[in-house]
Amino acid sequence: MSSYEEKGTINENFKVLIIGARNTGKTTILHKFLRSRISWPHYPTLGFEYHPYIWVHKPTNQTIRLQVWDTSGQNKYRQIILHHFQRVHGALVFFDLSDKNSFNELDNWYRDLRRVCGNYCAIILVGNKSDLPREISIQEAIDWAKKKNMYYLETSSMWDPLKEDDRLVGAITLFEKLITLVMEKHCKEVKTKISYHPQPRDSCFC
Ligand SMILES: Nc1nc2c(ncn2[C@@H]2O[C@H](COP(=O)(O)OP(=O)(O)OP(=O)(O)O)[C@@H](O)[C@H]2O)c(=O)[nH]1
Ligand SMILES: [Mg+2]
Repeated sequence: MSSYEEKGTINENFKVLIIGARNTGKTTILHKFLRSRISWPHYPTLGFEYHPYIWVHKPTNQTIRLQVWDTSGQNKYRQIILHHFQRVHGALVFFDLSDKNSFNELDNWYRDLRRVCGNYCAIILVGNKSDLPREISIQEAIDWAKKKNMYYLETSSMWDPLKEDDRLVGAITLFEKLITLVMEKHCKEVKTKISYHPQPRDSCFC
């Protein structure tokens, strides 16, 4: 039992899912957020992996027990994965900004996610590998997100995890924003304590 649990100071308990095409950097960004070191060469995720994490959400100063599920982007796992996650509070849907195919796969991931979660889940579309030459423009990604009424952010595992520059965010800021959205959706009692609104300046919260 962690010291937080012993003291009974955990304020919220959220289940978070990370999905999207293979090789888009889901595991790499998650480990940046968890501040863990991963062994190299890197390996693809098989099925799904569970990462429990007790964490203080800075914008609200709430202590959160996160149950993060990192999943494989291989198509053969998609149905099995989503079948297991009907009551997730939040999801990060990844694509690789330097790989058009991963962007083209978004429709399938999104459709299946909505089918199992309905509107229960707060979702952010994440364009990763922003450090590489891009095949998808910011506008294309925003337009896609707008159609689905989703929030859009860009990241890179090369960046400082605390980076926050409008829609360009590091791994920790990305999770902070997702949990802020989850709280807005699920925690009426903490709603008023949220100290910043995640809506970026030029409306990429579509
Ligand atoms: N240049 C660059 N490479 C990245 C970035 N994030 C991840 N990578 C690389 O992309 C490759 C795939 O990363 P993973 O984190 O395994 O991707 P994944 O989405 O978890 O892949 P699956 O588990 O197979 O679905 C690795 O070689 C990473 O080093 C990034 O932001 N920039
Ligand atoms: Mg992975």
